[in-house]
Amino acid sequence: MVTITDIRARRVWDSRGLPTIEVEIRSETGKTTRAIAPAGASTGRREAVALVDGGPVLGGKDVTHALRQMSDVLYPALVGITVESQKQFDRALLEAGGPESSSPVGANTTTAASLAMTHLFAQEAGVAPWQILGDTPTTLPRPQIQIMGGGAHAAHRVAVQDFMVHPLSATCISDAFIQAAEVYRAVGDILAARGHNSGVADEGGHWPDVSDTEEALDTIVQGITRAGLKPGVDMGICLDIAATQFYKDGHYVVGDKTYTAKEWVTELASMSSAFPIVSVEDPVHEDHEQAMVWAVSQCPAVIVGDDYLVTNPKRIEEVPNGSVEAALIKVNQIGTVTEAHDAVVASRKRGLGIIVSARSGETEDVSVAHLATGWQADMLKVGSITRGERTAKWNELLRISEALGNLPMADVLSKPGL
Ligand code: 2PG
Ligand code: MG
Repeated sequence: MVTITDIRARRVWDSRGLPTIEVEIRSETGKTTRAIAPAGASTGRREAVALVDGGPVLGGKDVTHALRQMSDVLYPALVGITVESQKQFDRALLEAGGPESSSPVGANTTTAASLAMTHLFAQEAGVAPWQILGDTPTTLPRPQIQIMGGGAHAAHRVAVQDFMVHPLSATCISDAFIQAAEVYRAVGDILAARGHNSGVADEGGHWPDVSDTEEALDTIVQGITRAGLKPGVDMGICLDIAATQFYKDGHYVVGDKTYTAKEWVTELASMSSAFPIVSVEDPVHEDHEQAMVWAVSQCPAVIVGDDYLVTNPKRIEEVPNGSVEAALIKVNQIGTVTEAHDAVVASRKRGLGIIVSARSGETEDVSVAHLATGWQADMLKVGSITRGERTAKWNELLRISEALGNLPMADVLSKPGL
């Protein structure tokens, strides 16, 4: 049982130099915890919406209204209440000013408040957050580590958004990171030798100074080999296509080529056969359920829904059978820890794999490592193995791994029925 004696919000800064909300909660026993809301660049149209000011200041992204709502709406409703569970707190939060209220508080504030409460429950219990989020884990999430960024995270230099590696043969998480770091370095060397080492994208992956998706994939496969690893045996590749971003007037526009949905799925299927691709996220536009079904049936890789499912338990229950095989889970897509957990439960019920994910706009907040461990996700996606907002989370996962006696990683996701 926790009695809240103070709750406040402040403007802090994310990895894109944009303001975001940090919420701090204090309990009657004098414990204080805090959490920060992340922000997406390629957001799904069904996501819970962050409250930002609009207007000319900071590209419309300032959060003065959200800060005011904390003091005017949430503070009076939440200070003094006693809660026994995350569910109870999140319900109080939503009743006070969630999306259904007449004065809706943004998902940036609810996300930060809900996560801060998870940390407070953990502190009150004298344990780490992952320990109160589920049963004692038997596995750790297997990481997806970004090597090259693209799409909305690299000014659309190439269409595809995330080119990640996924350790397959490593037996523990610390070896998995050593291997991924070697690949990151090797790809950097290859790009530099071509005169194409042009900095990094939003999540710290190399800037995609390549001519197309195949060249990016080819370079990563070369990097895997140069790191002394076998592509498809030691290291696989995960892609986030984020296809809604390059769907225009009924076609997928990729460089100077345009594809119908059928042609694009065929192209992805042949790419997945030609390269050691383990999973493909948002292969087609978020509204194209039929094309998702084609992708599931034609691609040898596991098909993941991010913008397609938006961590929404109801949507996860309702999408057509055979249109997706794993769910990306992001708390700020739905607004609270409870609802995100409901999305995990709904996904499991449908036999979907679970990938807990950070956002492209991130901070030093490490909650995502705890959620992925406590919920026993199959994978964790937080970006590259560079930049503090990314390594904060990987390093937290390493600490959790140590506390858990270096558990094995979850099995590599495989296509159901294959
Ligand atoms: C995604 C995320 C992380 P964003 O699409 O999966 O890569 O990006 O936070 O911009 O939605
Ligand atoms: Mg995505």
